[in-house]
Amino acid sequence: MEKEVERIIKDIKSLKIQGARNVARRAVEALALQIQKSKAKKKPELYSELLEVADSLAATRSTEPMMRNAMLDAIRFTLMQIKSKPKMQVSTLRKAIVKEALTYLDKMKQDHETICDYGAKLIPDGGIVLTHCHSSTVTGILKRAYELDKNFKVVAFETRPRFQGRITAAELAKAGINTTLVVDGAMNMMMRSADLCIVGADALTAMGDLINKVGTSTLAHIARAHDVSFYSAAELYKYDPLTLFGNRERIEERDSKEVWEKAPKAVKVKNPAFDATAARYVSGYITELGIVPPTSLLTIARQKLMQINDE
Ligand code: RUB
Repeated sequence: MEKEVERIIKDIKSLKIQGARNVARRAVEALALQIQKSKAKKKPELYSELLEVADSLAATRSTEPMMRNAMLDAIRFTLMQIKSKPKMQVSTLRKAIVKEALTYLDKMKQDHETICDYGAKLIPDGGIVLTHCHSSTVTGILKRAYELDKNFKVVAFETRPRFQGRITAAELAKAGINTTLVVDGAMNMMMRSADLCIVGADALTAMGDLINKVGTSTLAHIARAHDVSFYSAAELYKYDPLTLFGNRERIEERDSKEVWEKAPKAVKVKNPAFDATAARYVSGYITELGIVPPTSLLTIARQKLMQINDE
């Protein structure tokens, strides 16, 4: 495997590259790089190489369907090319795979822009917005709202144990947005003056449930108790199609040392990276095809998947 690809794999595992979109984007870039540099002389050899790199990337984090969907699409695309164009040279196939990866990255960018436009409209002028962890989709929406001259404050929760809330706070403050960082335990207290909650998503299920950074469901439950709207901003590519057939989203369990490095042996430490928020706590999903209630998520996600398969 290419050294750069190995480095990306390491960086995704260590959270140097974090957030579903960034993970998916860098995984697609890594796959394209491996194929571009491939020395495979025959198509089956190139295909095996692609499978190996897609497998290694998909295994880096277990709760990332967006990355998995992208890897599966690359595999599907390659198989279709091999089957439908038997005379195609291996060098042409290599170029076609790289081109397809670039097209995917372009589409990701377009979807992100659309979500930022839709989401920015929801940000209340003069209001207080609560967010958790670091979602590039959420920060994109908030920055877009700020560009539209909306005047609002953001409260970002710290997000133990890896403190992704600090990334959010630093990024928003740098953009000029009035931002306060607060410990996770103060969610209920901060909700008293909140107007809206908005978080990202790692996975969306067929039932309309949301999988996102651990603590998200706590925020959603508290929002409900205070009658505050709770939105998740997500590209539809985060939908996990297998959840339609009863598969449950696997929740990544990370090293307990991230929580307490030298914990006494008698203390058990758990470190789940994500949690599930039931659909009934989500006011709506801000997607590239519109802002929809969780009950419509399945229909709209399938519409998106059909669009992709038709292209
Ligand atoms: C990040 C996280 C983010 C989603 C969405 O967790 O939970 O809310 O990934 O991010 P981690 P984006 O830091 O463990 O990767 O909107 O950028 O896809």
